[in-house]
Amino acid sequence: MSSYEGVDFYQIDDLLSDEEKAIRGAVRDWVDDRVVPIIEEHYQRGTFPTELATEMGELGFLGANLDGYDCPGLNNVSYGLICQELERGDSAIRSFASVQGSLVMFPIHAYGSEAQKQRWLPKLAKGEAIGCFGLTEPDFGSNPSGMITRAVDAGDHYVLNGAKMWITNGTVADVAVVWAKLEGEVHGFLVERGMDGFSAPEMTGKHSLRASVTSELVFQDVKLPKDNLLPGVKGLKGPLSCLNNARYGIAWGALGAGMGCFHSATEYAKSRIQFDRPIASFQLVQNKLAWMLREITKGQLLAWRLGRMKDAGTLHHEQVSLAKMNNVDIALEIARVARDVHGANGILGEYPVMRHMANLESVKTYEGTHDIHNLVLGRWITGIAAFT
Ligand code: TGC
Ligand code: FAD
Repeated sequence: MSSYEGVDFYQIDDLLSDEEKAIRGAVRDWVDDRVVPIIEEHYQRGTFPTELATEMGELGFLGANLDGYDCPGLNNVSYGLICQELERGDSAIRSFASVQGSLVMFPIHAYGSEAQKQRWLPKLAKGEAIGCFGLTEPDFGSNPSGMITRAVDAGDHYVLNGAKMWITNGTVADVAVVWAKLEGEVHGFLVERGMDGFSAPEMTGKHSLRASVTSELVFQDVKLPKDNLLPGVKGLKGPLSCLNNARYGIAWGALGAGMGCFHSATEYAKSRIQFDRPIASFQLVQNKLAWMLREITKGQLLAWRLGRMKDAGTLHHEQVSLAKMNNVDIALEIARVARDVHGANGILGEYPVMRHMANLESVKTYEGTHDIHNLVLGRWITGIAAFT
């Protein structure tokens, strides 16, 4: 297969700065060297390549769009391009970076005390500490406002009880940003590995995101120092603001998975001979490839514009919903069509398409399901919430 050179049908590179292109190139090379050769084996075994965590930290992929505390301080378009390239490797690698940067470092950076920032951000930025984000519960997924997990004020400390489910990085995390109700209001707490009453068993048996660690978090009378409350926010807007950042990264990341599938399908179609001709010469196959290019190009323009609005500070969260929903949707469909173009070979681990397809099923569900984002847009259009 010829080497991967990205997709740029509409000269979107002209809209990027030299620095942004250089960052994208560095991540692309790292993914080719360090992710592509090993990821299928990890996927089959159901393991995350932990050794990549510190490498990602050293290269500035973690908390890339945050400033200070040893964070890289890049703009949001650069952060998006990092997500795009990581997810071409595998959604698990982008997930790791999203959770660490947008769902753990961001809330500590935005809502933490100075002591919390000093203690955690430099280590998280380097990948020397790993974080996870606990919002979803067994009975409260799309509707986190109903969460049962509770903290009670016990004088000089809080006592935390409850459970979270489907938590990326949970079992390997040194610190969990856990959202729980305290006197009826949602607050963020930093729960540390090894605290009495806290366990994080890994969830097994997944058919998707197999190279990512997914866990339960269980809290049984966990005694939390008062200093472990995030002081800067209360209410559901705390976790939702973190999701806004992570969803932004997913809008770019999903494109990367789609581009990888498009590349694989194109190369395969040019080399696979049926009826004495490359299958790329058949109109129906060309139609599939043209459709993929069309959707990727539209998705790139959405992501680029979203990034520039985020950098300008004019973005509103409904715009993020549209891009997350659209780009995951098209990436998943591209993966399915790419699998079809590969015929039976498409189900083999030799090609990335089935792995991307299975991963993207999770990406469609997490960070707000496809339909929850439709309803967010519906509320923006009509002023009427259809959630309940
Ligand atoms: P609602 O009344 O809409 O909002 C409550 C407050 O939050 C504000 N807000 C947001 N702020 C920032 N960003 C957003 N996206 C926001 N959405 C809402 C809102 O303005 C309000 O503020 P205020 O000041 O008035 O209090 O809340 P609601 O209860 O009606 O919820 C609406 C709904 C359904 C959209 C929301 O609950 C939702 O988004 N549900 C989906 C849940 C979800 O996305 N869970 C994700 C869990 S984490 C995860 O999946 C990580 S995967 C990681 C990986 O591996 O990559
Ligand atoms: P449900 O909310 O039960 O939804 C089921 C179906 O019903 C969906 O199709 C949904 O769109 C639909 N539905 C629900 N409500 C409505 C409505 N009002 N109107 C119309 N349709 C509706 N969570 C975390 O907190 N942290 C993590 O790190 C994390 N990582 C994850 C990793 C993986 C691999 C996966 C799969 C999930 C992860 N999640 C995480 C959880 C994820 O955010 C939830 O799965 C997601 O929010 C959906 O919740 P649910 O699975 O309970 O589905």
